[in-house]
Amino acid sequence: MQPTAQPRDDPEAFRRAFAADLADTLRRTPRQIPSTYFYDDLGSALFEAICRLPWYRITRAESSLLVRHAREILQPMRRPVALAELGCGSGEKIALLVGSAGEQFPAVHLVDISEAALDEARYRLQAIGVRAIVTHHLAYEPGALQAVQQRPRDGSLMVLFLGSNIGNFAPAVAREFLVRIRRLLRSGDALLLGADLVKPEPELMLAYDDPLHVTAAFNRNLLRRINDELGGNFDLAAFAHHVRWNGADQRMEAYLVSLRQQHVVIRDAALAFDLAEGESIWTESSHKYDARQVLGEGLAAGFSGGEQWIDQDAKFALTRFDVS
Ligand code: AVJ
Repeated sequence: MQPTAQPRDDPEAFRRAFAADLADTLRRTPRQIPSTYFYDDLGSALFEAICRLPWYRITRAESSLLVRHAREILQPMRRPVALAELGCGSGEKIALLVGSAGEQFPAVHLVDISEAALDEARYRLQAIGVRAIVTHHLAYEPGALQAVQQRPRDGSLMVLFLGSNIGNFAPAVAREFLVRIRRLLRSGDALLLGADLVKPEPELMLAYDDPLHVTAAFNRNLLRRINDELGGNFDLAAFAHHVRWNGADQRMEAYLVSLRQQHVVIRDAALAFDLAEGESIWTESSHKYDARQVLGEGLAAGFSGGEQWIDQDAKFALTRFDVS
């Protein structure tokens, strides 16, 4: 589902939209919580820790591709190139690209739903001498729209959507998303897309169910957040982190499984329901692609062509889609 809650200057409005989303998704079969709610301050910090786990290779693989190929990635762009990263997190990756490119950028737009992450990203880019940094505390598309509306008159714009964030979208939603991003862009612009590729199941299981249980904490933090922000009564200790590879749909699925029968109340969402022992709440899907499939999706969305850089060992693809 596309959640309706948008971060904004009005925290009350955000809380109401969060509550309305949960009132919808937790009543479905199976019960669900949209994965976008992982990223409060603590959730973003836990995700940063996940990125450093030896079993979660996405971030390192993508970072080394960005460093090694920065100049090739930017080569065909009309100068000067403005950058806009959707879901920048701590800004580590865009900083690596900027630092490895050996050129100045007229503007770097940072879009994220976590204010803590945005602060860190801004600081990081300031530290490497980027002058025009614009932060947008917004979801992907409203943020992209802001960046486009504020783009410099000259040169080109490269939108970055990294880290396999696209994997959280169901394929049909991913395609619509790419179409809408394409429509925001104009001739000479580009989209740089990071996508994790299908790989052996044991590797995927370790990446999403790590032995240090950081991913389990990241998952359970959703319930902690609901308890704190919406007056929920989830018993965190009574939930297990469970993941599985769904080969038919090419995705990892994450769940929180109730270890006992429990009566759940979320006061501010006017929600009350029973969870049976063994009943699960579906919290995330991480879709995996084939490299060719990624190229095909971009072309289907109206991009003119692409250039791809692949880490064959970690199985991760970075693709630049051009706009003609
Ligand atoms: C940030 C959505 C790309 O799906 O791999 C990491 C989030 N979830 N471990 C992913 C995540 C569990 C991550 N994305």
